[in-house]
Amino acid sequence: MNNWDTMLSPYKQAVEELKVKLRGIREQYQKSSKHTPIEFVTGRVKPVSSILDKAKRKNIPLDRLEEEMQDLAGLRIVTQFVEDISTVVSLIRSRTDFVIVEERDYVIEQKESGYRSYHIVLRYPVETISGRRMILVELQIRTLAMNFWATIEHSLNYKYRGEIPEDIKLRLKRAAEAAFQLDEEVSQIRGEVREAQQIITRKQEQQH
Ligand code: 0O2
Ligand code: 0O2
Repeated sequence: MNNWDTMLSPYKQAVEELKVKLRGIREQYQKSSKHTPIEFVTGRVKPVSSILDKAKRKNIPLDRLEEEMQDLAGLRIVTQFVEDISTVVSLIRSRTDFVIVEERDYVIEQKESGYRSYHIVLRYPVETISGRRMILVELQIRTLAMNFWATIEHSLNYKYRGEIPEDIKLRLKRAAEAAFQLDEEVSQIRGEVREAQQIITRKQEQQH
């Protein structure tokens, strides 16, 4: 393939459009003074060097890339709490501007590495000068703690060229467990604070 820019151009457009749409959800929550389930949104088109590496690793012929590599366009939605993930998933499922192709729940079923995240693969319509194209886009939905772990593990993987020594792998798994505990603890704290607030509100109502 000699013209990557042309091939990736609809993917770039999809990433830009979806960043605007997903950040729009965040803004609507902020304006409504409700807790926003979206802390931040990032997006990227996979760099050509990573596309070539992954194609080699997964035996994907270059003329099958657009059908077989689901994350040429990738968006990441980061939440504060684990329970926000299901809110975001419901919001995504209720939309009519794209079609869901597949969902992978690595929050309930974490990967062997310790990786946790909720993945949704979409078919997103991009209007091009030669008509509408339905391209694949991958959404990753995860908490700040899951994102912290995945970002560091990802850069270590890069450093070790995918061959992280066994002792480091084990320590990373323990770190993933610590991130999981952190998610549990902050959700519990949040629950208790909410309960306390409800009790105070009820008492105030009874006094009036
Ligand atoms: P690294 O080492 O590659 O992670 P904006 O101006 O806000 O619209 P901005 O600030 O340039 O855009 O950020 P953008 O483009 O939204 O996000 C870029 C960073 O998010 C990149 O990190 C991407 O790697 C990362 N990212 C976002 N979504 C995904 C995704 O779905 N998959 C993967 N693998 N990465 C994602 P950096 O800074 O290039 O560093
Ligand atoms: P990038 O852009 O470098 O992040 P596979 O690619 O074979 O692992 P598959 O079936 O294509 O898996 O899709 P999967 O596993 O649902 O999602 C792949 C993406 O999820 C990866 O993209 C990562 O962004 C993220 N991911 C999956 N497992 C891990 C993990 O153990 N650690 C971290 N840090 N991220 C993970 P790529 O291809 O690595 O691309």
